[in-house]
This record gives sequence, C-alpha cells and structure tokens, in this order.
Amino acid sequence: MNVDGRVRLVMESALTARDRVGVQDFVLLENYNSEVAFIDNLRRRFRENLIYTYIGSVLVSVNPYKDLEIYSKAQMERYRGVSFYEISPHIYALSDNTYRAMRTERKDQCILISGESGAGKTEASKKILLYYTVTCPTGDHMAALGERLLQSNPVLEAFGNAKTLRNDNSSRFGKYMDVQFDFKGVPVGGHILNYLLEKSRVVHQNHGERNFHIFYQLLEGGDDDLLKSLELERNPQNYNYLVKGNCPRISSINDKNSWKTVMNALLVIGFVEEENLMNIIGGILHLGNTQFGEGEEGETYVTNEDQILTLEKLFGVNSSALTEAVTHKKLTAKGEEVKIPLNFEQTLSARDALAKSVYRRTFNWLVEKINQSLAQKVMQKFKDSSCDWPTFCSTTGRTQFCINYCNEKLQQLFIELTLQYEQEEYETEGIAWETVQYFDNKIICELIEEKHKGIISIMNEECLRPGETCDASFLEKMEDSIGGHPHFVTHKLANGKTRRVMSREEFRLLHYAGEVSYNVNGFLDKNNDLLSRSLKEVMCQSDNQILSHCFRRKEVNDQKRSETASTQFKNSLMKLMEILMSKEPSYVRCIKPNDSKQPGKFDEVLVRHQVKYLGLMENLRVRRAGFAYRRRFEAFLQRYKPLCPETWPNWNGCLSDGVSTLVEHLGYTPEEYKLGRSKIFIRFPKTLFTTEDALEAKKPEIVIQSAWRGMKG
Ligand code: AD9
Ligand code: MG
Repeated sequence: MNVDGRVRLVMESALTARDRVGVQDFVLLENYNSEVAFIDNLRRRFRENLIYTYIGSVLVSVNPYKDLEIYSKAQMERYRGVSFYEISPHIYALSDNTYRAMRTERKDQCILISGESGAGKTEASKKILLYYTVTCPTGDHMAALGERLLQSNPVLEAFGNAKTLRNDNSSRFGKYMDVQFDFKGVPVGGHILNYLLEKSRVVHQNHGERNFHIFYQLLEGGDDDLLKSLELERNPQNYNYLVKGNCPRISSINDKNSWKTVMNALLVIGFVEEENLMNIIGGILHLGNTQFGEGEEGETYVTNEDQILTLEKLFGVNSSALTEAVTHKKLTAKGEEVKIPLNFEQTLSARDALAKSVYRRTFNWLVEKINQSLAQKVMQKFKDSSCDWPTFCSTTGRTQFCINYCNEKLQQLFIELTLQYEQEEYETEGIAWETVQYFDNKIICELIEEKHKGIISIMNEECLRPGETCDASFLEKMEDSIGGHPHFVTHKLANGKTRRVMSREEFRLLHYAGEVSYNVNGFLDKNNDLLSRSLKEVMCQSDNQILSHCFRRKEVNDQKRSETASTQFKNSLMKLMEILMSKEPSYVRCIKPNDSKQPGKFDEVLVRHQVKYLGLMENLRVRRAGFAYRRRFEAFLQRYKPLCPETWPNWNGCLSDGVSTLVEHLGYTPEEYKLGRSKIFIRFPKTLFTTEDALEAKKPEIVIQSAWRGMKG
C-alpha cells in the first residue's frame, strides 16, 4: 500500500475512535456552547466505561455503579509523574498533578469534590488518599501513617454514614482532610475537620433509611459476650431508635464484615477505649427504649426502670439523677433554683436531645482521637487537602439549610477561583483576556449570611429575643426584611395576595442549584442547643471516660448564653473558606448517572440537571473564552516535533522559536494560535485534532523508518 493510502486509513480509524469515545477534554468539543453536545460526550464515554473527562484542569467523574479495573497499583504507576494531557483522564492523574504542583511550586494544594448525593464524592476522596499512601515515598519512621490515614475512613464511615434513599452509604457529615508532607514529599501527618453531623438521624429515620451504620454493625457483628454485657439483643427491630425506617438490612452492606473492619481499623489507629465507646452506642439504644408514663398532674415518670438501671451502668451516671434530669427542668428565679416537671412531650424531647448530644459529642471525640493518631511528628512543610461534603438536597429542615448554604459557598469559591485563575494565566502569559458572562451566586450567599439582614441574622435575633418566639414569627420577620429578594419566596406575594400552592410554614430559596423548599418548623429550636442544664450536669459526672471528656463541668458553670448553632456553623464555614482560599485548588465534579444505583444506565434528564447546577457549561465557556487549548512549549514540542523536519529529532534553539517553526510548518494561521511567555494557546479544537491526526498517521512511518535504519546499520 502506498504512503497516502496508509495515512488515510489511520486517520479514519482515529476519527472513528473519537466518534465512539468522545473527547477526553470538553474544551475540545466543536460546539462548546451546546449542552446537548456536552451530555452526548459524557454518554459516549460512560458507555465505554470512560468515567473521567476534563474541562481543562477540572475533572468530571460519572459514577459507574460497578467496580472498574482502573484503580490497581499498576494503574497508579502509569500515572506517576506523567503530564495531565499525555494520558487518559483519571482521578490518579489529578492526584499526581496536585502532588507534583505542591512539590515544584511549593504551595499548599486542595482538592474540592462536589456533586449530589451518591455521585461518588466519598469514593473519589478515598481513591485520592489511596493514591498518595501507595505512591508517595515513606520515611521509615512514618511507614504506619499511610495505614492510619486509610483506616480512619472505615471508622468515620461507621459512625458518620448511613443508608439514605439516595445512597446506601451516604456521608451524614462534611469532611475536610489535610495530608501534610515534608520537603521530600513524604506524608508526615494528617488532620480531619468535620462539620454538621446529622445528629437528628440518631433518633429518627425516614422510611427506607437507616440510623448510622455502627448501631447495626454492633448488633450483627459484636460477639455474644459483648452483647450480653451491653444487655442488647441482636434484632435491630427491638430498638425504637432503629425501627423507624423499617429497613434493618440492605443487600449492598454486610454489617458483620464491616464490624470486623471497623474493629481492626480502631486497632490500627491505636484506640484503647473501645469498651467505653461501645457502652455509649449500646446506651443510646437503651435510652431510646426508655418509656414514660403520665401522672395525674401531667408530670411524667419512667415506666421501665430496668432501662434506666442499664443506662446507669453503660453511661456511668447516677440513675435517679438521670431520671430526674430527663423529667424535670431547673429554673433560677430570684436567685433560687426551682424544679419544674416536664410534660410527656417535653420529656420525650429531653430524652432524644440527650441521645443526639451524646452521639454528636462522641463523634467529635472520635475525630479528635483520629487526629491525635495522625498528628505529625516532624516539622510540617506542605499540605494537600481534600474536601468532601454532603450535598444539596431538596428536603426541608435546618441542617439541610446549613448544608445547602455551605454548597453555595463552595460554588462561590469555585467561580471566584476558576475565573481568577483563568484571568491570571492570560495575564502572566501576556495574552488579552475576554470576559465571560456567568451566574455569580454571591447574591444568594449574601441573602443567607449578610450582617443584620441575612437569614442567619434574622434567625439569631429571633432566638436571642427574650420572651416567646416561634417559627411563625421568624418567617414573618424574614418576609418583612427580605420579602422582595429575587431568590426568596414565601406564600406572600408582593401585591399582598397569597400563593395558594405554598404552605404558610414554608419558605423557598432559589439556590444556584435549583429551588429548595424549607419548612420553618423547628428552625428556632434547633438553632439553640437543646440539651438542658440538668442533663449536662448529670452527664459531666459520668464515669465513662469518653463521656466525661465530652461533657465538661466548665460548660455547665458557664452561664453565658452560647452562640447559636447557625452562628457557630457560619463562623466555621468562614474559617474553612479562608483555609481553602489560601491554597491552590483542584476540582472533581461528580455526576450521578441514575437514581436507581444501576450500572450502565444513563438518565439524561438527571444528568442534564447536574451539569446545569454544577455550572459545568459555564466552566467550559470560561475555559474556552479565548482559547480551547494550551500547552507548555516543551510539552507541545516534545509531542509534535516528528511532524516537522526542522524540529525532528531535536530542536536545539529556544523553545518559543521551536514551537513557531513547528506551527508554521503545520500551516497554522495567525488567528488559530498565540504564543504566550511559556505556553502555546490554540483557539479551535479543529486545529489540534488535525495535528493529532497527522501525528497518528506519522507513527507507523517513524517505526518503520527506524527499523529500516537499524537493519541497514
Ligand atoms: V453522599 O453526598 O455522601 O450521600 P457521595 O459521597 O457523593 O454521596 P459515594 O462516594 O458514597 O457518594 O458513592 C455512592 C456509591 O456509588 C458507592 O457506595 C459506590 O457503590 C458507587 N461508586 C461511587 N464511585 C464509584 C467508582 N468510582 N467506582 C465504582 C462507585 N463505584
Ligand atoms: Mg459521601
């Protein structure tokens, strides 16, 4: 076959491959403004099990809902030290890239992972951690750190994850994890920050959902002696705190095996307090089973005393003091303390408040213990962090409000930093910048957090106001202050009429990801720390070492009104944003292909919604604003030098001249490209494709030529 014939043949096969598997970077899409083309590209790749695609340096990942053979050690080796564009997109490529950037640029990095529930955020964060623990060099004395980092996951998941309708292993807390490296690139320490554990799950689960995994793991996996000492039976349906979802077992989860994994992980991390820990978990189940009766005067009493006696043993507290504290409240009037009996409803809430508080504090203690075990032993140098949050959810409630607020802030960070980065890159390369229109969600963040006028401020004012406050008055206050805001909707219309489709207890926020409806019921209550002083007093006298650490006397003695939960959350979020702003960010945007957790199923409507709210089209537009593609001179020359006799096999002059010579030889027109200070910018994907195709066509020739030379010599 003549040379022409062969070249044409190769070009055709290269094109067919692209047709089949799409482009590996969305910036190479011809029609980058078309959502249809975007989704089509995702679908093609998904069908071929190519779950990763870039938008420039952002990694888009589609959950395959099946195990793919792409995470082995051999795969890790493929990605080590290899430049982003030279190899197919992968979470390992992103991990490797940030690691190298940290070492070469000496700047802290962070990886932000976002996406809806079940999209694969937690799995992504685990893969990143695995990549670092396997591929990074280990100092002799720190060999165990990688193992401890890895083992922190099963523990946190047992206590912080639960089955929800959307994800069998849904994270019910936000996690920010730091890995610290020394100047040789050896991981030397780790630190975890946790946010917003969904503590209400401890006492209530929706139908088809479960409590936190650890409860079922203990009942399934704990040995007979342990269960006997905790006075527990194996059947989860016997416990009030576990029956609400009516879903004790799930096929995708093996609680018995997980129990073993968690116990082993606790060992690796160096726990010695398992007994105390399990006393608390068992105690919470007994607390849920404590029953009350109502007396003639409306006072309440415990009807199953034996439960309280078990609690005395497990929580290490005095049983009569506990009974008293759960059925009464203490008030100080004119300097004197008076005890007021609680009614039946109030007693049940006090009991549940105790269960929630004990669980939340134990979870925080657990994170503290893990942090002690991961604490670095040598001087810190650079950090790589990952941030994995629960996601936007359209269910109502204050916790969800906080989570959604956090996602707004992360989106804002994304917008600010991607645009900023893009702008800076054009500036440093000396190339003119063209502005892009995009939706800036700053307006929504301000609606929530602005001083005096924002929703959190209004909520705090209502909470701290003396006298009776109620959720309805909170809603009214919001209507008065922010009623006309374009992102805030209640049943009241601007003309004084009411919207019939909305309830009077509801308000809606038009988040960047879509409209979310919140039920105002319980907003104020939850914004105050519910646990009564009497219960705190009992708990801080506990013999259980973990509980006595979690409930401090100082807290009881401190009469000052503490900050509301929302203010605390707002402050910790501000701090997190500050931390993230100080680092070089990378992004993983996770997409859930279907709602039924099935492999191979690509639900276009669902995917389109996520593409929209993750702002991927805008991201792409920003990235493509000027030029579709950019590459450093040396990388460009290295790849394409075979296409020009003057640059092949080596170019000895300056890099910029080499690239100029090469592209002139290839026939690039001036509007197709620009040379910056260290990179070439290519405006249209077509130009790059033609060059890639030419390279593809050239390859066999190069091989044959060198073979022939070899034979002759
Ligand atoms: V939530 O906001 O915590 O409810 P995530 O964290 O986004 O959610 P998660 O990582 O838990 O989702 O993924 C859900 C499930 O999808 C996992 O339990 C896996 O069964 C499945 N999954 C996710 N990513 C992958 C993957 N890369 N390969 C195989 C995956 N399966
Ligand atoms: Mg998760």
